[in-house]
Amino acid sequence: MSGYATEFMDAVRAKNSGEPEFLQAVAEVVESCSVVLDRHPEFRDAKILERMVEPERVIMFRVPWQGDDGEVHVNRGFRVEMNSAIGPYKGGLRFHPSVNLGILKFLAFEQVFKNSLTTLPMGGGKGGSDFDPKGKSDAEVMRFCQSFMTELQRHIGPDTDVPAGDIGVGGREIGFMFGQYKRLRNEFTGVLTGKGLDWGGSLIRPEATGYGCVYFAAEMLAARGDSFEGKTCLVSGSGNVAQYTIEKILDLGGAVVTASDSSGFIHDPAGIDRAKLAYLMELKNVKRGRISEYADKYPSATYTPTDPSLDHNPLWAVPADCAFPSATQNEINAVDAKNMLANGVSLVAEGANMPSSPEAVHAFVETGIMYAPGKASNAGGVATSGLEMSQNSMRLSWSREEVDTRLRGIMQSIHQSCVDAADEYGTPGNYVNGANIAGFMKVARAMLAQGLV
Ligand code: NDP
Ligand code: 2IT
Repeated sequence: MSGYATEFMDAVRAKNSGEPEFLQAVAEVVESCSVVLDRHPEFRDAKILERMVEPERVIMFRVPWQGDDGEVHVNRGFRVEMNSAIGPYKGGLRFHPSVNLGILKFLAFEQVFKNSLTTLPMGGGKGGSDFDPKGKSDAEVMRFCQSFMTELQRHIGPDTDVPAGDIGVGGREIGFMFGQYKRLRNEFTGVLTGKGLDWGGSLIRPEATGYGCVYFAAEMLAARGDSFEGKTCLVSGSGNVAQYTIEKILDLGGAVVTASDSSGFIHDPAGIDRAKLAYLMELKNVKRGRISEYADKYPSATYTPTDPSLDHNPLWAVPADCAFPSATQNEINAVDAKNMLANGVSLVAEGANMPSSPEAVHAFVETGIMYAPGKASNAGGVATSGLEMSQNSMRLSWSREEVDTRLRGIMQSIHQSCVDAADEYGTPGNYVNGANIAGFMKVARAMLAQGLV
């Protein structure tokens, strides 16, 4: 790191000491972009990076709700409005007990660069709550969502801030929140994305993050004259991103042998075929069951429960060609990365946000494998949210083919931007630097043009 970068990180660390994930996300960007700041003293003089790490606004609020048994519960709600230089704040809402301000700041910070890469006019934000939807009835989830939106509604709007889903927030939760927003504001607008198809949602939005991630991986393979045909793939998670990642890998001729949830993972050497994927989707989306049930249903699969005493996750030691981490942040540590590289993995495309620890990222980059950071490879979700916003503004809806073609084009363009930026700044093939630099440049130019705000 340059002297400037070290000093900068010291200052950020001093101000945000209880936020390890945020510091991790910032350090990676600073490491990639210090060469840009050397070439562009105007960015340094205008303190662009110093401004980027300070959210434009953070909203934090109480969310009281009542359980089916009458008990009163209190959760904490957040919205981090990080940067609006290139468009209204845009980014998901996460409902998970681990949610805190630092995690949402890391996600909102990543979102700024990701949204910039999509080519669409969207700023960056993220929000959510430490509410745990697991084991709650539909009525409880509805009451929580209504209480959450009762406060959030005064801070968002179709031209101000447009939330969407993330971990623990899918079609059901978006529906309950949209209903409450509409009721309180008396407006039917595109204030949320990921809406149902009958009420303003876009075709392909549910599929978009997973499909986009596989499209990005296909671009990396094509750049080396290769394809998915015959490739064995590891997928972690079994939620929205994991499910459609598996579907698109199958479409392109690959095989998927793993899936997981926070309780454990399944290894199915025979491959998760379309019938098994349909079962997994029903299990996770309708029954809201656990991945262990997959191994009960299919004897070809083994189930391994999560063992917190291990220094690694055995899922990442399964021999394979490609890996698609699609669960959560820091799910791949240094030991996992070593295991992956030793067992044949030569492509990693992140569906999750920041699933690889800094040590794992360095191992992938140093080895020179095809490694795509989440802010590039998982941008298809928010890109298609951008397409949903466009359709809402025009009050029309595009066909499945139209949206899928645009999504594929956007992923190709992100891939090209990463390659070009990495080349231009002297680290060809480094998608981490490519994504950070390409994402940074557009936002930095916009901030410079808009003066000291
Ligand atoms: P879902 O809630 O649909 O699924 C999350 C999956 O990850 C579940 O299988 C869940 O298991 C598992 N998981 C969550 N937290 C943990 C944890 N702490 N340890 C182990 N496993 C965990 O979420 P999504 O599929 O939407 O999101 C997955 C990742 O993709 C996240 O990092 C998200 O930020 C990212 N992402 C999502 C986008 C979207 O459009 N939805 C867009 C871009 C990125 P369990 O059921 O046991 O909790
Ligand atoms: O991390 C992400 O990009 C998302 N959760 C999707 C955000 C969005 O606005 O669609």
